[in-house]
Amino acid sequence: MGATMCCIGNSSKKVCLEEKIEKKIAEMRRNKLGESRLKTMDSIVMLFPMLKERLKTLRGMFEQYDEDSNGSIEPNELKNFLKHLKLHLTEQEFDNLFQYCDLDGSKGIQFNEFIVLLCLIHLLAAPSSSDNSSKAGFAQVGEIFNTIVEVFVFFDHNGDGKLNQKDMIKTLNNPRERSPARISKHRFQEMDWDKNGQVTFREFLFGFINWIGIDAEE
Ligand SMILES: [Ca+2]
Ligand SMILES: [Ca+2]
Ligand SMILES: [Ca+2]
Repeated sequence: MGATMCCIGNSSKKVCLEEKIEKKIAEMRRNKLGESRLKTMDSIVMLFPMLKERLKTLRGMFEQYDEDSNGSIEPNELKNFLKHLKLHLTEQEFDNLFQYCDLDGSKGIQFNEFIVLLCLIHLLAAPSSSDNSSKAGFAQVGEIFNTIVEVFVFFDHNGDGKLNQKDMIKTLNNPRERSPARISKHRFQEMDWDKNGQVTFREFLFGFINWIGIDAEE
């Protein structure tokens, strides 16, 4: 399973993880095309309270693996977590994963980054149907992440796996929307961490978590 986490022997691994995620999302998009319940921004905003509640239940899991209770999961603590999930990564894959999820570069995974981590594991290393005992809790989480992918796909008009500012503003300012969530430009810029004019899934996820009101300290 670990081998699916990253390309082997590729030094530009961050790009590589990103590509794998894009591929996976494209696949999910194909499988569910036309079935999405999410037609408007309003229908998405209505999901926020539910998503927030569900994501908050992950706090317990986070605290369990933050063994020294310093508010973040350091590499040695992450290793125990992956061991528990029976995910076997090479040192290189492990480093890639850690760096990918440590968005603020603090050398520790705070709670909001932990959610990104779980989503990544869900997307790239979905547990097989056998051997479920340690992953039972994970299946419930999976449903939440599938919903978040659905939201991403909703914004991703041309289906290239990235959001650009024009698409996002168009979506958020659609005159059919009654929602007060017409914030668009600011919201987009907030999500676009590296300010390159595009929002990748990782950036989206991290911004989205903030948007629905989960933060690292809460
Ligand atoms: Ca810690
Ligand atoms: Ca961090
Ligand atoms: Ca970006």
